[in-house]
Amino acid sequence: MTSTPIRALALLSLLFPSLLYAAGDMTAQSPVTMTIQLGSKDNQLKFYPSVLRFETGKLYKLVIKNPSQQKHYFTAEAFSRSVFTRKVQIMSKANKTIAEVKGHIHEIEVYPGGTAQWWFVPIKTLQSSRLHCSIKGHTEAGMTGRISIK
Ligand SMILES: [Cu+2]
Repeated sequence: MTSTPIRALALLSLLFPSLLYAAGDMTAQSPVTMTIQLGSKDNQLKFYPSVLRFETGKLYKLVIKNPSQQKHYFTAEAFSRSVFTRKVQIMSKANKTIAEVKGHIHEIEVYPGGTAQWWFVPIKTLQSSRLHCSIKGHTEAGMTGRISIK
C-alpha cells in the first residue's frame, strides 16, 4: 500500500502539474503579467505606475509600453542584478512577437509607440531600489520610480 505522503504528492501533481514542473524550472511557470508605461500620450515624464513590487521565485512578464512621442529607458541597475531573465520579447504594432532576446538584460529602451516584454524570475530580495529613465533630463524631470522584491 502506498504511503500517505506519496499519495498526497501524486494527488497534488494531478491537481497542479505545473507546481511540480515549476519546482525544477522556475522559468516554466505561467507568468504573472504586470504592465508599466514609460511616459504618456501627452508626454508626461513619469512611469505609470512608479512603484513595482515583485516576489522571488515567481515568473513575471513585465509589459513595458511607451505611448509617448519620444524614446524612454527602463533603467534599474540593482533590479537587473536581482533577476534571472528568461527572455525579452519585442512586439510589433499588431502585438505579435518580432524578436526575442536571451541573456542578461541591463536596461531596456523603448521607442515611441513600442512595447517590450521582459520575462524574468526575481532571485533575491531588494528594498525600494531606483528605477529611472536615463535619457538626459528625464530623471531630473521626475521620470523615476521604485522597485522592491520581497
Ligand atoms: Cu524618458
